[in-house]
Amino acid sequence: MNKIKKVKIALIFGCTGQDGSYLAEFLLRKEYHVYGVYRRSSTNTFERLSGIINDNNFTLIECDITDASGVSKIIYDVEPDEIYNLAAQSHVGTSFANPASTFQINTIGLLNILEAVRREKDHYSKNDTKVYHASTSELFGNNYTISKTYKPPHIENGMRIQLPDVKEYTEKKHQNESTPFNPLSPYAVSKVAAHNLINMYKESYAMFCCAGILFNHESPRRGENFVTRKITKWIAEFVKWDDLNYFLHFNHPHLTSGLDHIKLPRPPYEFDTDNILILYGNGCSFPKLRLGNLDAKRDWGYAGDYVEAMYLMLQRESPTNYVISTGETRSIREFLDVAFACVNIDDWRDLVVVDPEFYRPSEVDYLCGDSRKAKKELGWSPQTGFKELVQTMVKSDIKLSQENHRGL
Ligand code: NAP
Ligand code: F7E
Repeated sequence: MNKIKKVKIALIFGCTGQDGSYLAEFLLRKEYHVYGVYRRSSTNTFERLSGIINDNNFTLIECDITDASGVSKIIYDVEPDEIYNLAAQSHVGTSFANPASTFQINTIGLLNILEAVRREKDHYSKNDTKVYHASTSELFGNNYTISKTYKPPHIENGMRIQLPDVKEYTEKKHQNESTPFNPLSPYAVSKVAAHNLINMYKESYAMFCCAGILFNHESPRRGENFVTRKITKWIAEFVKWDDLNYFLHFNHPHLTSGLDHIKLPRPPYEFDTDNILILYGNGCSFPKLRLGNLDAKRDWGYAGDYVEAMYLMLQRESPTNYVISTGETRSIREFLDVAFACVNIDDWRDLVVVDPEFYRPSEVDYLCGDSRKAKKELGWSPQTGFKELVQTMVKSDIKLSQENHRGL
């Protein structure tokens, strides 16, 4: 007898965002029916969903997560097996300017979901809805844990060189599931409160809810005001401008493909007196890339890898929180090195201006995650290296800017 396979239902809050779009694609490949929640906007916010928007197993529903009755109705109507709460005001810098709305969306929004699920469980004995919530490495602020890895004793020609009672070790500063929280922005405070709600609902009401403590993750779909995408987008626009000038004013026979532009022999750039414009020597100018703190260090992974970890957390028998990260950390300067190298620029210092406008009232200086627990218990590990991630983002932005240029 053929058994009818029940189609699993996932409900994603924040499906129009970077992670929401990758997660929706991932779950559709796993044969879920995916309901994606979006909020009304006067402009089109479905760009990241272009690959799945016409999929029969994908349904869009309008709702603002701060509207408790709307959230409750959706959960009642859809009867999801799994809820993924990715909706957020996710920009740390913006949260200083808009602390109250950040709190409403990031904390009260989650509360609306948890309360709706709890009521379903109490009133209709529906107790199988699992909830994933997007926590963040920003919870840690500037806290870290030092882990010691003992070096094995050195054996040479059968002789043990190291004294038995003197253990040599290397130290690594990182954040794991036991590192205390120390939120340093309205965003981080709102996320700590949400994280505590997840733990509280799990303990108090025996609900299946858990949080992934994800470190920074990027992609060509990253919002344009996060530092990685801001850099890669600027590079793409600069390359387009630079090539066009070379073509128009120095009689180069054809436009280059972007990635090979600087290989051409060209006159050196000049700069204006305020040193904020790059000049081409013929009156044409381009604004420099304006950034804030270049010394902060982040553990950057690829968003496409990280959504799998969200799914895996909801497939476990019991709800548990996990750190998701690459275990490597790099400064903004190192990101700039790799990104500019993609277009053959070895020294970017003349092209970038440090602008205090982008400093934050308090800064998280160092993030480096330890996701060994996720590797052991979920079988999850990142697949995409730092250099590959940066190159993918630069290439994607160059392709986009070239298409725009041709009016495609
Ligand atoms: P994102 O691109 O900014 O996406 C956020 C999503 O939330 C968007 O779909 C946005 O809709 C939606 N949203 C915002 N306010 C809403 C509201 N009031 N009602 C309904 N939806 C609302 O963020 P992301 O990078 O994908 O991150 C996903 C989640 O992970 C967020 O919770 C973020 O805080 C967290 N996180 C991200 C990272 C990271 O490095 N990316 C790391 C750790 C944690 P619109 O499209 O209309 O704006
Ligand atoms: O900043 C510095 C900035 O805005 C990274 C969010 O997804 O990850 C993200 O938060 C660093 C900071 O990401 C500029 O000061 C310098 O030190 O790209 P970001 P973020 O603040 O780390 C965490 C894990 C999340 O949860 C968040 O949702 O770069 N920086 N110059 C700059 N940052 C920006 N945005 N713009 C600059 O011009």
